[in-house]
Amino acid sequence: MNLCFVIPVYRHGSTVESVVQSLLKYNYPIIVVDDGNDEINRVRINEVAEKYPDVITLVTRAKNGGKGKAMTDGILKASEMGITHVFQIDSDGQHDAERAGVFIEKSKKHPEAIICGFPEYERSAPKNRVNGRKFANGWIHFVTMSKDIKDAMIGFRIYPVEQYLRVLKKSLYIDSRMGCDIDILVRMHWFGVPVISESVKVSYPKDGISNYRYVRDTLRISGTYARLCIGMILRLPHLVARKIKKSLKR
Ligand SMILES: Nc1nc2c(ncn2[C@@H]2O[C@H](COP(=O)(O)OP(=O)(O)OP(=O)(O)O)[C@@H](O)[C@H]2O)c(=O)[nH]1
Ligand SMILES: [Mg+2]
Repeated sequence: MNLCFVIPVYRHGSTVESVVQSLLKYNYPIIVVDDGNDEINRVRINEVAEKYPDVITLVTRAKNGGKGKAMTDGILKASEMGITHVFQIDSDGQHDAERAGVFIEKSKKHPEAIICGFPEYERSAPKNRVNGRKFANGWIHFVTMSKDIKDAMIGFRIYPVEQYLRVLKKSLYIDSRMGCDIDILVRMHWFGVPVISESVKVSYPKDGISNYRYVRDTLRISGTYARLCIGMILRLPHLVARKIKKSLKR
């Protein structure tokens, strides 16, 4: 297994260095994707990349394209570098990087699978986000006809690169913004990629910057769910047959 981290960055130039530092001990390359940031953030990101030239590969997008586009560019770069598994992590430092080791070990044991985080929130987490998530994950169980995915929204997960790119190629449309993590995960699950869930602590620092805009992004995510519901209906015979096969095996 040949692994690297991919960190998409938008407006988080001030926290990316501490995220990079928390990952150094794992000794894997790190791809940082500058997703069309403004001057201040860009300068910060470049400084970090120059500080760790042996570890960081910087991918720069001229225009902001959204987290989904940033991740795809990062994964394409990883594929060029001969990487087989990509560990996605947010640049705002919300995810507990100490858990990365457990995820990597799981991925080594199950290289065919996605190792996907599910959040253990600290008390300061906004209630509307936590409750919204419970509702959203109920929908995920519905569209995948399984409870394999414990959380579809978290950006802390390991993807097998080949399967990611294959599903990307086969899909007519994948959300490039806040629905991207949900969209690709469900589609990979439909495609037959196993999903293993592992917990990870998620914090909400008081001065943290969030790109999440409640109305705009909730509407966007609702659109993603609507498309996934249609996709599920179209795949119903396949999903039902798979479910029956699985229950017969037990
Ligand atoms: N939202 C957003 N994030 C981007 C974009 N491009 C890259 N990112 C990165 O994607 C990650 C997630 O963005 P956040 O703004 O933290 O969104 P979130 O974690 O879903 O929302 P919070 O729970 O409120 O923090 C961060 O590493 C961002 O820097 C973009 O265009 N929009
Ligand atoms: Mg965040």
